[in-house]
Amino acid sequence: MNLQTFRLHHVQMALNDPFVTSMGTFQDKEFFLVEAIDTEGRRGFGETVAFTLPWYTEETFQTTAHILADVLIPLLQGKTMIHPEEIAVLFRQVKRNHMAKAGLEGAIWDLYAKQQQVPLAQALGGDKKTIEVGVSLGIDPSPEMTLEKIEQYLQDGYRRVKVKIKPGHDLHILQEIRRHFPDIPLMADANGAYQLSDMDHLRQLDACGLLMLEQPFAEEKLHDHAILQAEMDTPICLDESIHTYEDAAMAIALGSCKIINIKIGRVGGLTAAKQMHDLCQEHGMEVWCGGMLEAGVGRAHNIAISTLSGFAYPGDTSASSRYFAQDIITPEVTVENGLIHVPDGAGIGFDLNDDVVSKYTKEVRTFSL
Ligand code: OSB
Ligand code: MG
Repeated sequence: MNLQTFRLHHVQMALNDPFVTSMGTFQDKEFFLVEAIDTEGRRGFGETVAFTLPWYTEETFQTTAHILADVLIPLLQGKTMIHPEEIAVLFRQVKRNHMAKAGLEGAIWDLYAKQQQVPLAQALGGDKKTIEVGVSLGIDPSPEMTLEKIEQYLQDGYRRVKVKIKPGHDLHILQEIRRHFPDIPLMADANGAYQLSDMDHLRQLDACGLLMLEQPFAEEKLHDHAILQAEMDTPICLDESIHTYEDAAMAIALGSCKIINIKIGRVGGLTAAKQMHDLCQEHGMEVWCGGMLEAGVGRAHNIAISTLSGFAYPGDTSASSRYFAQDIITPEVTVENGLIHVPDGAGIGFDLNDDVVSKYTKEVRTFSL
């Protein structure tokens, strides 16, 4: 692949609104825009998704800085790569650190697709021309506010609504939403805020007709999720519990869930995401693509992976404007009638908006192979 130079752009952008979950509140998005440059000067882009604090998984922006600069980029020294799938194999000697790996591997995948002059979606084996999208809403100060937002997003065409729940903020808000919007595809995400002792309470959610209930228990609780799934009609979807192919295989074997939310960063990159998708398809486990409040480059990668045939539910990858005043790509991601059109240009199919990138960049580090 003639990899020559890597650049890590430390970018920080304010979110339009704070995003409140059972784990905490997200105000800003801090990430690395990872740039991979080949000997011809072609540029591929990836984005790290670890948050500033370790609320969602153990990785943080700072751990990705260390692992990228001191471990992963040096591993590429002196290596001849033909295909980005070799990256995941090379990175196997480094334990976990999936978000650091995914950011770097994503830049190399984009570069590869540009070298081959094909869209990233096609390089991954996807063939959808559009992907269906939903919206994920944080916890609002009042139910009225959530209802107003839902009304607005439905008018904008979004095809599914996800709301965050936590103990003390669950049944009531879901019943209120159902009273106003009896038929919309609706789901709830607890980010692991409940325990097995809450099972009788959670079973009451069956009356809300949810598309799925995402991550009710802590990430380690695959067995407890299996007990809950056996007692609930609502399909359980796992997010934080599934880091690896083996985790997905275990969830399938135990019956811990019926659906898996695949996030490229959480599972260690596009190659791993594709392998997990294929495993799930073989076993009748449904999948869809979640989000990490990504800026445009991460959003573009989510769009590309969502074109694989098994991504069967609307994802969390909404329009750029849902999160940011200005996005780092051009054109920005837009949603029409609940659909995102998959770009047909080479690689991610979006250009970088260099003015916006430099406006929000705090530091750039360059590494030559
Ligand atoms: O659990 O899916 C999650 C945001 C931050 C951390 C975890 C999650 C989320 C979301 C929003 O639900 C997804 C998005 O809109 O990008
Ligand atoms: Mg989730």
